[in-house]
Amino acid sequence: MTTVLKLGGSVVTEKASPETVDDAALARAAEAVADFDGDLVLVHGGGSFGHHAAAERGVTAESGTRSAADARAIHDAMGRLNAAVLDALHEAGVAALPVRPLSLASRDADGDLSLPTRSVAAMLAEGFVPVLHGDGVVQSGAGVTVTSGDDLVVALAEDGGLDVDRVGLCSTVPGVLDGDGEVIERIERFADAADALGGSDATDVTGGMAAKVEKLLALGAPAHVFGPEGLDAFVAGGSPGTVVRGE
Ligand code: IP8
Repeated sequence: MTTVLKLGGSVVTEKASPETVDDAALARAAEAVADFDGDLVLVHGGGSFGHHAAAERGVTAESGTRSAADARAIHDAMGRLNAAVLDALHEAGVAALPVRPLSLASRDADGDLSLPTRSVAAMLAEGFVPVLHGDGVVQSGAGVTVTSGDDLVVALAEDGGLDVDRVGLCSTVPGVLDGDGEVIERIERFADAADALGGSDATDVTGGMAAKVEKLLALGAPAHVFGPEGLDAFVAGGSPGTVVRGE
């Protein structure tokens, strides 16, 4: 059994200032992760690294680039963040290793993501913690488009070989919020949350909460959406924030 945990880019970076790590928040997250017992795959988002680099070059999930220099700039920005995340994890005693999607994944013309996971499985079997991240990924007919860490989480969770039974998405909000700003405890159908999600917080190039919930409902494993204050509980096997579980 494997747990997949995504640390949102806004949790580990200061999203408003380009290429700025939130060192204190990242260190706290790394310490929480160090307490996890079992097979764990980590994914982190782009925050002020990938989103900034992609926006500067007009690259999104829908609109790709054929410039290798631009694709590389986005990938390199994510590499700098990935290195900072790995440093913090190592500091906390986590045996983390990078797995970089540009070199591994691809999308077909319809956008369907293919993510070979044998290296991830092999790392887990040897006691390592693979750390993937949102990245630029080659897409058939479109050059390089942005792939969100959320899509990687979904691909990992759907991969039969990894046997994923729990998914966690740690962002800066304490869960999926209803119209009054209260955390919705459980979502089993998109309709449960549709009103609240209608005005999606699409503040980044890969979409907001509505897109996230839709993808999570399709998974075979329960997904927990929570804020940084819920990380310890999730790592300990609890259910902080919102549980998204399709019927
Ligand atoms: O923050 C986006 O990943 P996300 C990655 O998980 C890039 O959506 C390169 C913008």
